[in-house]
Formats: sequence, C-alpha cells, structure tokens
Amino acid sequence: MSKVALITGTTSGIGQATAQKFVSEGWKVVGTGRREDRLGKMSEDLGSDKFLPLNFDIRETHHIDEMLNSIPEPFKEIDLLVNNAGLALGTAPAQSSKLEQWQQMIDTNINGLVSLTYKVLPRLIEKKGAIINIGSVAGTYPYPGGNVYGGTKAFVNQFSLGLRSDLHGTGVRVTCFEPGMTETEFTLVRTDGDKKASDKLYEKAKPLTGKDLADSIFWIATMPSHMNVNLIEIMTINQSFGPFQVYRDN
Ligand code: NDP
Ligand code: 8X3
Repeated sequence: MSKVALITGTTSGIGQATAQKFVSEGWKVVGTGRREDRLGKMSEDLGSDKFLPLNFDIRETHHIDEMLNSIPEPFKEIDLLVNNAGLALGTAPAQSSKLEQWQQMIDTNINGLVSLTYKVLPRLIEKKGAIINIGSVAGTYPYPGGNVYGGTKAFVNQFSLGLRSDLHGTGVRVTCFEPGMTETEFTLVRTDGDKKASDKLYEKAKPLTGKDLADSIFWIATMPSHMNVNLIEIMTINQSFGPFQVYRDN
C-alpha cells in the first residue's frame, strides 16, 4: 500500500516540489494551502488518486479538526507530516517593522505549525511515522531585518528537538530541516510582490531550488526506520556568514 504524506504549503516553492517528488516516488500526498486554484491544478497534474487538495488557512486553527476529518480513506493513514507552510514578511529593522506582519508570521510559522502537529500526532504515533519541520538558517544565524522571522524558525528548531524527546520510544522520527536561500515565491511574499527585489536577490547566486530540497526531504523520509536525522542545514555554496557589526561613537 502507498505511504501517505501530509505536506503543508504545496501551492508553490519547496512544498510544491516536495509534493511532486513524493508522488513521483509512489506516495500519496495530502497537500494544503490557501490558493484553491493551484491546489486544483496540482490534483489535475498529479492525479486525484495521488494528490488530495486540502484548502485551508493554517492560521485558522479551529478548522483543523474539520479538515483532518474530511480526509477520505486512502489518504487518511498519514505516515509523514511535512510542516512546510510558512512565510517571512518584511525586511525592516524591528523599530520600523509592522506589528501585524510579526503577528502573521507567528500565527503561521508557530501557531499553525504546532496546532496541526498536535492534531496529527495520534495518527503518527499509531503508524510509527515521521515529522519533518521546515525551519531555516535564519533560526540560527541572525541578520538585519530577520527579527521575528528568525525567531519563529528558532522556535521550530527547539520545538523539533522537544518533540523528539517527548516521542522517545514511540518510533516517531522528527527532523528539523533548515535551508538557506532557495528560489521560490518566498522573497516575493516577503517584499509584498516586489519582483525586482526578488530577482535581484537570486540573480547569479545559484540559489537552492525547491527540487534540491525535495530530494533531500525524500532522502530523510525514506531512511531506515532506526535512523533519525535530528537537524540538517543546507545552503547554496554561494551563501555564508557575514562579520559582526561594530557601531562606533563619533
Ligand atoms: P513560498 O512562498 O513559495 O511557499 C510558501 C507556502 O506556504 C505556499 O504554499 C503558501 O500557500 C503556504 N502558506 C503561507 N501562509 C499560509 C497560510 N496562512 N495558510 C496555509 N498555507 C500558507 O515559499 P517557500 O517554498 O520558500 O517556503 C516554504 C517554507 O520554507 C517556509 O516555511 C519558509 O519559511 C521556509 N524556508 C524558505 C527558504 C527560502 O529561502 N525560500 C529558506 C528557508 C526556509 P498559500 O499562499 O496558497 O496559502
Ligand atoms: C529563508 C532563508 O537566508 O533568506 O528562511 O533567511 S534566508
């Protein structure tokens, strides 16, 4: 019988590529997102027997039970949860950021992620399944304008380790998967649709692609069941770390 992955945020980028990879390897995928048209197109392209669209906003945590209960039989037995849906909003320093954007990042990247995880956990324990949480290098290495986004991803890192600890003995594997710069719609979303800024960031930088990461996520998910990747960090060779800033009084 095919294994089933529930992957959040499959309407673009890393989540979309991951859904495509798992289906191409014979898994069934339940894919989520707010953009219903894109989910419908994925179901058309991948086959409705292989890809089940689940259209909801992950911030509306009161809908999660209803959504999970609506999953039909062949897709119901979830073996893998990939918590991918997420976003960064804004690049401004804290003192000129927008509070609503901070709250949206927290609601999506933290509240949405933990609520869905909580609800899916009993099924995963039953199946001795796995959770792959998409964190970010921004959760470990601070940079100007990373403020709350980096904070949400630091949460994802620590939450993953905590889950791993609590799930000791259940056979459920937990991974925090931390990519660096990856060319997706991420920067378009972050800059409120500024295509020039997005193109400029990725230009000549050979960023990671959704497909690069999908292949790595699949590798982690299909390791022998006694092997747990706790944490993995992946960057393009062209991205690395900068110097500390030193402010000098005049
Ligand atoms: P994209 O913007 O291309 O994809 C983000 C996905 O998340 C979309 O499918 C979007 O679906 C979904 N999403 C966002 N908000 C919500 C919401 N409220 N409810 C449901 N779904 C939502 O970006 P990426 O593919 O790059 O991002 C995927 C993950 O990877 C994120 O967690 C991001 O933080 C992380 N990441 C990205 C990196 C990068 O450089 N690109 C690097 C490190 C980590 P829809 O809009 O249809 O709801
Ligand atoms: C996004 C990766 O490097 O743009 O999580 O912060 S980076």
